[in-house]
Amino acid sequence: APVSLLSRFRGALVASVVGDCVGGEFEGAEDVPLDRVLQHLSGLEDETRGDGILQYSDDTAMLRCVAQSLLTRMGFDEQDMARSFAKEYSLAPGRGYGAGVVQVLRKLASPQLSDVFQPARAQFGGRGSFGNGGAMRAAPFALAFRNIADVRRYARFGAMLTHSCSLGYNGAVLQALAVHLSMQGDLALPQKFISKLISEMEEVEKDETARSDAKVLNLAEFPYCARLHRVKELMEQNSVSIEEVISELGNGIAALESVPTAIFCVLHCLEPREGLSEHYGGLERTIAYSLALGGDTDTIACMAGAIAGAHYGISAIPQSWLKSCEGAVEAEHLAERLYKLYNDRDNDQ
Ligand code: R7I
Ligand code: MG
Ligand code: MG
Repeated sequence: APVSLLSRFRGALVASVVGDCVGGEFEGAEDVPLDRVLQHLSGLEDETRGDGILQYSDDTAMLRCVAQSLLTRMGFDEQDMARSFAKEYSLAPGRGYGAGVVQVLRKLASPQLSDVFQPARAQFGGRGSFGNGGAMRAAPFALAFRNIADVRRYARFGAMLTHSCSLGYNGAVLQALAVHLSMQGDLALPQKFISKLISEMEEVEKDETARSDAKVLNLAEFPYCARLHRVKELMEQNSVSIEEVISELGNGIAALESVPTAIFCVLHCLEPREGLSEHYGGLERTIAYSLALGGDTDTIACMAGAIAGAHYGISAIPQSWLKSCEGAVEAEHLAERLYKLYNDRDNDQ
């Protein structure tokens, strides 16, 4: 049956939260045997286990702020979003935030601050962070704006509140674009999906700042495009090992080493894969595979979850998984409200 747009909205945000919650178990682990991943996930089906729910981390905390702010302001308002991040951090500082970003979040709490983009610009010697903290929370931008140019523009500004390095905010743009295309049903043609992302990112990375950041950081020109080309190559291979994925795409905390990886996880798991449970559907495979890469598992699963959830819809997420994850039900409500905003926008035009 075709997946409705509402189901895609709900799927995107709920699977993102689920990815974060189930991925927390393996964050920072170097070697995660698939057996351990499958064991962890099958543990969620056991309703008698009574070890409570899996808590979400900074990924979901900030994604909720983005969604909430887009809803209350009916669009992007940098002051409101910045305040929302700062408030969330002050209320729950122990969610596992990145080591650098907490300084930005503290500064954003100051009522005297006039330029909310300034604290992010002061990070890492003035270049700004290239961490994946902007990308991990980018999915709601694809749900709040219809137009791809708006998705691109606001995902960028939203990330720049904490990540002013182009590698940081362009990772957020790529993540939001992937969710946007997935929502349109573009994953039905995987080759076309990746080609579209490459041509979008060619435009994005033409930018002067992106070019000079790549140079300063000793990266290839058009670094995201280069990674996406590797994704394409891996897709064309008959078999791909976990080691190859890690060495070609990365599994780290930098946006460049995790956003293309998350996209690969989704594409790779469109089909059944050896070692992944046969009774799994595509969304379950995507989450399981993301965890098996190790490294920044909560964030890679959160981003892959958002893209996959937008493709498969809410019904692809096992009830037991949803029930095990803190914040999944709230994410579903946020998605429903964003869906309404999205449709109201249509009526305005
Ligand atoms: O990007 P950010 O919000 O962190 C997100 C990650 C996710 O995995 C979450 O699940 C959570 O665990 O953290 O936070 P930042 O502090 O901006 O960036 C994360 C880390 O990337 C930093 O603490 C640095 O170790 C590294 N990093 C950099 N290192 C050197 N130079 C980011 N930018 C730079 C840089 O410019
Ligand atoms: Mg986290
Ligand atoms: Mg993480």
